[in-house]
Amino acid sequence: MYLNKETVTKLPDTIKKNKAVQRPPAAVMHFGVGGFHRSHQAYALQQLLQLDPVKYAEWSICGICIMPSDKAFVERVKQQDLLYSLRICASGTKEEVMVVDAITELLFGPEQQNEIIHRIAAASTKLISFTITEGGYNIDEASGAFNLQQAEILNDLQPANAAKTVFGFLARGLQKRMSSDGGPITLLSCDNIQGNGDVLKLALYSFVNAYDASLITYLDQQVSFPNCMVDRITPVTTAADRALLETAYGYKDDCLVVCEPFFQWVIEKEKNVQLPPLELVGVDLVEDVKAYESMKLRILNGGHSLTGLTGKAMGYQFIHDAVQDPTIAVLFDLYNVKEVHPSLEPLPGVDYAAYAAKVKSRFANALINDSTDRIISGSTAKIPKFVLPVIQHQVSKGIKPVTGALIVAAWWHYLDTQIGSGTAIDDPAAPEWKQLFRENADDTLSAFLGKQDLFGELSLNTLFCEQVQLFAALIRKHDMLYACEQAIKS
Ligand code: CS2
Repeated sequence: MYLNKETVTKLPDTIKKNKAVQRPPAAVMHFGVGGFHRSHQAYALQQLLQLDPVKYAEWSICGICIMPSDKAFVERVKQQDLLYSLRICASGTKEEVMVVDAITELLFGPEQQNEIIHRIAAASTKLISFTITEGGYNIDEASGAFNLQQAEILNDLQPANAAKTVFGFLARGLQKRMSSDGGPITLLSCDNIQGNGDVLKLALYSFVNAYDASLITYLDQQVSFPNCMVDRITPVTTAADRALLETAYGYKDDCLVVCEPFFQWVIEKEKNVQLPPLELVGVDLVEDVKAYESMKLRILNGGHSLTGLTGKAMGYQFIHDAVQDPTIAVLFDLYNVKEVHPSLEPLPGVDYAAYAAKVKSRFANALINDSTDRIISGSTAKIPKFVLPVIQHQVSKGIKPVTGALIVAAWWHYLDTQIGSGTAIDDPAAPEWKQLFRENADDTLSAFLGKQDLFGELSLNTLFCEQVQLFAALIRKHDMLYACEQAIKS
């Protein structure tokens, strides 16, 4: 039995579900309906809809998928009447499974151009949120500017063309909203990047400037871009997860999402921002979110990169096994205490040591089966945001980076071994890395460290480069375990 509107009523009582109610058009549009959106923002709205299904009925989601490759997903979810299960796995306690019905509409960009544009313009739409990945903002890492030369952006800059990118859709929709007096709107980036609202704003303003500069005044007056910090570990759902759901609960769900119990969402309070009353479902509204973002990106995400990269090289397939390796566990603590915490501004009421300890216990959750491969994937976009700021802080004070440099060396080692053995690298920058390493086969490390578009000034910093070279040599001559032990001793 597959999950859908009819079968949902037959599911066991242990599965939480909302009563079906008539809902007005969704007030939220969301670009990028991946696993993380469904375990995090859709989960929060689901809680709100549960709190008062009538009062908050408008705060459901119209999901937007714009990539041609999303077609199969769109069809799968539609077959299930847009319902999906969320399995929240906790060690030691009973797991919780719920059927989420917060997504009430789903539009597919390549086939529903006009519907999406109309929807952005509609006065009933009050909030547009985004999980389009770090790369989706199309910001050039080296210059920090929006890349107007990218092929799909060039396509979208021509008003007669069908839009392919988020920015093409937004500009067309907001133009319509301006002329039809659709009213103010909030654009909320939920991607894992520092100042995600600022990044979205920079990207949209840059696009609009080149597309229709008369829209800028409208953006200034009617559109807000709050920053927010999002957190919930959401592994890639596997066939084994789907089989387990069927065995345990007696139904099939091809759109199942698995996640941990921990949930955090911290949103910047801004004047004129229209948001659902998310504070009622555990979302924090704060004056300034930057310090929360740095904490999360450096302790959790940087800690993930450390665990994933060293763990993979030591033969671990899962994060929960890697983080419980005695050497990695010690290194994780030392990295935090000696390198990460000093790089963070104090945050009133927050104890970084307690936060790091909690993160470590979350990583140890064996029930979510988070893989080292997922963590390593896309490292080219991750390491500069998760790890390099810690190293930059150290070298600016003349301090030798230790574990930070080891993470970078472990990343080089990963690229070098994958490319050397012809094994795939899950990273949009993979072709670039392959070419660089093959052209510099006699010294891949120098070529790697020489990438100024990635490492910036660190590329020329002796303190940093020498430390990475030291750890790379230890990994090569001995192994990852030995290099980690030396990092602990230094
Ligand atoms: C992970 C994140 O992809 C990664 O490297 O660190 O996906 C992490 O699981 C989330 O940010 C948790 O909120």
